[in-house]
Parts: sequence; structure tokens; C-alpha cells
Amino acid sequence: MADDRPAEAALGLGGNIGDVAAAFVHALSRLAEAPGVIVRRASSVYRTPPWGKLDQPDFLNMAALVETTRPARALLALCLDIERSLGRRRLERWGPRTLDIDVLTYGEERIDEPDLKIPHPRLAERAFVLAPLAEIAPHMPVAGREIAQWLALADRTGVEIDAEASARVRAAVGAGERPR
Ligand code: GSY
Repeated sequence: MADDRPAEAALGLGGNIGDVAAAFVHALSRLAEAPGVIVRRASSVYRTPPWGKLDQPDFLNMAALVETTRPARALLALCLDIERSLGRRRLERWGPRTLDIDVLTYGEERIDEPDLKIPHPRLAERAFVLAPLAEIAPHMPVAGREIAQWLALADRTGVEIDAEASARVRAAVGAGERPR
């Protein structure tokens, strides 16, 4: 029998080209108005050192929790569509980009397909993903530990809340926390 209960999914947003806080506002607004998606929580915005390729500007990263009746693949399609609408530019692998939206988790589901891996395979290693997510979902279980436990094990050097960017995003879209 089909299970049409909504799932809770965690999204990671990041970018380091242009006005990234404005891109986050646009992305969260698009998510909030999409059929079958409710944005429940949005984290602060964090300034984070680049991971992978070091000679590029710092990133801004944040996380959001959404409740959705869309299947994981349809949620991913929505995220890619939002990225494209912001003129997504990825000039090189691991390089600078205007906006990435990653589907980090989707309920308890595990998906391992070439273009969709859930939970995100490097989620537990990356403080730029873990710090914002721990703020809004510290007890979310992933790969045998809770997010806050993974964060305690991660190197979070240079990962700091950006108060100005956080205030801009909050002023535009709030922090989620909608009653169920
Ligand atoms: O989706 C990952 C994009 N990305 C990031 C990022 O979002 N934040 C930081 N700090 N480094 C990154 N390197 C890549 S690739």
C-alpha cells in the first residue's frame, strides 16, 4: 500500500558567488510556495571556509527542514529548478558556485542512485553542513549517530554564524518553526 504521509527532509544550501544571502531568500521563498512543501525550520547563515578546493572565497551555508509530500526525486527536481532559476554557475568541480541546494536526508530513506544519494554521502564529515543542521535538528539520526554527535567529531575551524546574513534571511523569510 502506498504511504502518502509527509516526510521530513533536510536541505543544505550553500554558495560563494554574488549575493548569496539574497539567493537563500529566493530559494526559501520558492520552496515555501511550492505545492507539497512546507518549510518548517531554517537555520542561521554560517560563513564557512571552502572545502575541497581551498583557493576560492568563503562560502555562506545554511540548512532548512521541510515537510513534504513530494517523493525524494521530485524534491531534488524542485531544488535543481530553483538552482537553475538563480542562474546556477559551477565553473569547476568543487569550485565557486552561486547556489547549491542538496537534499541531505529524506525521512529514514536510503537512496543510492547515480544522481541521488540519501543521506548525503559526505554529510557526517562536513562542518559546513553539520553546524547549520545541528542548530535545527540536533537529534536527527544519520549513519548511526545524531547530527550533534557528528558535529562534535568534525573540524569546525572557521565555521561561524554570519549575523548580518542571518538577519537578512530571517527578516525576509523568518526562521520556520511553523506549528504542525
Ligand atoms: O555543495 C557543496 C558546495 N561546496 C561547499 C560549501 O557549500 N561550503 C563550503 N564551505 N565549501 C564547499 N565546497 C563545496 S564544493
